[in-house]
Amino acid sequence: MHADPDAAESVAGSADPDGADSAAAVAAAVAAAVEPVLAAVAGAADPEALRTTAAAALGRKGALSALNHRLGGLSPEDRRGAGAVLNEARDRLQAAVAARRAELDAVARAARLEADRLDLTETLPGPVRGSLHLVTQTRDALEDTFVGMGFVVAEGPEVESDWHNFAALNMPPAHPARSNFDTLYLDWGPPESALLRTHTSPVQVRLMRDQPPPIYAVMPGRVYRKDTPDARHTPSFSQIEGLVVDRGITFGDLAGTIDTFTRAYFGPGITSRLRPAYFPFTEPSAEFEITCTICGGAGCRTCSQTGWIELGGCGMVHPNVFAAVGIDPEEWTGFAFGFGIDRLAQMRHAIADMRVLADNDLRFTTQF
Ligand code: 2NL
Repeated sequence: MHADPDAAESVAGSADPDGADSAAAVAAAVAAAVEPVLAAVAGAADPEALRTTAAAALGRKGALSALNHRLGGLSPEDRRGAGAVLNEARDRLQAAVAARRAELDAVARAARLEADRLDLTETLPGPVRGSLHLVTQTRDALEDTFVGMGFVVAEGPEVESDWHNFAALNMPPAHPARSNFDTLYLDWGPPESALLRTHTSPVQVRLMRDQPPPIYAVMPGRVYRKDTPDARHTPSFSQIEGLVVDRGITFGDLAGTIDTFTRAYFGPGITSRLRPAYFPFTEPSAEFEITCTICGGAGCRTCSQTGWIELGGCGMVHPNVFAAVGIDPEEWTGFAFGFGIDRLAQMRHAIADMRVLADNDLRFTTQF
């Protein structure tokens, strides 16, 4: 048996010049072959280089295979000795390859982990998120408060008839109170028969016409008036009104409901008071005031040193209103109240000019 001629001839070497190979010669060739391979294994820069180096030393056509072939030319005794040397060399190389492979795997794994690392402290700007308009947020909070007090929420059309907006509310045609409302009329049907509702009261009229008492409801929504915009007026604004109709409802129930709402919505320390007023649709009528939210009642410029600010109006439902919607005022009594949602938001956030609520300038709207 001879060394494979094309397998690493220089490492495998050849027989002695006299033709007789020896265990010593094979051992020397093994030692000479192993050291550079060990160095190459230790220096392999990546798994592919290691695989190539390992194959060149340990593979079927590798240096050790070539030396193995020389065992055939030795005496049985020399063959045992040289065989042991070869096996030991193979073991050392295999161990070195395994150790280097483990090192390279660890390096690759560390690099992979570093590349995949999630930095959980990182904050990204992300998409800009919209939010509800301040008036909508205020309306939602008011609805929540009233729903918590046992009211239901009702809505109705913004285009109304004269009857729902005025006549049924104790304001027959040519009633002087109508001129308070600066009504926007629509060119639809007989003159001044269709209009943009000037308050949400027509929703209450519809409710009373459509269902029998008891009624505990609030009506939020947009209303319209032919006002020239200024710091305190916009031609469209939002209002919320409340209506209670039941047996034995008194003015005391009205005052208690207003005060319960005031404390629930504004928090402890803010209370309410009523002072006489006139509305065509209630009798008696009152304006309700709450503790000034700016100074807490001590007196300041906003409340003209009174400690109170006016929020809205209220009163006992007028018998003529009950008659218009077909409710027997001998059996049922009730109260109603109303206030502006924009005005409330303005007070709460100290907004100097109401017109910013309609401008939709993002510098304003994104503050809420
Ligand atoms: C205010 C005053 C008020 C009402 C609204 C009402 C509705 C019906 C019957 C009786 Cl159907 N009253 N609503 C009553 C008193 C005052 O609002 O200053 N609003 C901004």
